[in-house]
Amino acid sequence: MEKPIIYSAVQPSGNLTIGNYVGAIRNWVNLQDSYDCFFSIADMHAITVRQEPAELRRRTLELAALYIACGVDPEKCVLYVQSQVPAHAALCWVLNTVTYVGEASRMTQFKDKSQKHADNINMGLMDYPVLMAADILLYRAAAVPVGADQKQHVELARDLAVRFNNRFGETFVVPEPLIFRGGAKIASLLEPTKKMSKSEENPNASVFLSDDRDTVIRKFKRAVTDSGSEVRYAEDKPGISNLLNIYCAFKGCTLAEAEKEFEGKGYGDFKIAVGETVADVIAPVQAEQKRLLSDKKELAAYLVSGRDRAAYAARKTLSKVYRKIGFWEA
Ligand code: ATP
Ligand code: LTN
Repeated sequence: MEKPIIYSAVQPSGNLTIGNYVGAIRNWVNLQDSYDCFFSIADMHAITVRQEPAELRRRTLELAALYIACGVDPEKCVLYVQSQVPAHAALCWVLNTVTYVGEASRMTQFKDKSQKHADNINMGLMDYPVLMAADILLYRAAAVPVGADQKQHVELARDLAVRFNNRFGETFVVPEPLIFRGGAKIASLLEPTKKMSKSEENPNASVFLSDDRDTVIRKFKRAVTDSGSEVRYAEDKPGISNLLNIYCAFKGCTLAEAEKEFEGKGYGDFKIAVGETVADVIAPVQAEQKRLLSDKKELAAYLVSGRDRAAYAARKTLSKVYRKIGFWEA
């Protein structure tokens, strides 16, 4: 029997944070046996904000290596670079004609990024969720594992799929967002009401998967905490609650277990424990990524095979779409 399909991606737009790891990539690993998975490196999304070309190319490979180092198996999953499959741009164009300017301009991420990059509010920035819908719908994905911040985009993909199906007849599978609890939203270490982000300017606000052990521990030591001294999860303690979330996500324990472990201990001890736990988990990932990047041939071979498998699946959907909308094809 055919397995349901999963699609997800990350942009090669900066160094990955532990938020990307627990909110996205790590969850993919647990899905790869029960689903047919497509995971891409969303370089076309990344250029909606300015990228340095050489850096973009380097980061694309680093991200591919990181997926594999985190446990994504390139033989089980289709792992590829988005721009290598032209069907994404082609379907995006078609979907643009069923997307209203009003709904695109209401997307929270568009509004945030327009503020952050006020000197470069380009068409691509606004079209970003439509391209993302094209990614998902091309592969007939039933579920899309993402962090909570991307839920609105997956909902737009659903709306577009339903709208297209109503207008042109059954074509797309309507996807569901798949949001994991716990790691769904890791916050900034310095402003715990904001999400931890890879494009944040202050490097001390985010813990990167590339940070060495000392840096990880130092960043956690400097993390903003709240008044009081109890290690307890509470709405009025966003700093400690965020650290507890991170601790549980990396240790694999529940909030109650973590609170119990740190009963009677101060913030200082707790922060060191969080740093050490995170550093222990990311060290082997870093070592495997380094190994993969030292022999680019192996990595390139995975990406070429992924591209071919992705292009085949995408072409099938695109042809169907072209037929439905009345494009001529030989
Ligand atoms: P940018 O800052 O460049 O917008 P980002 O750090 O938000 O990047 P994305 O490439 O937009 O990262 O996201 C990749 C995946 O990681 C998405 O599934 C997203 O939901 C998830 N993710 C990103 N940040 C977090 C976070 N702080 N907590 C949980 N999940 C996250
Ligand atoms: N916008 C996503 C990355 C992304 C994506 C996708 C996620 C691009 N295409 C398709 C899921 C499905 C982000 O995480 N910022």
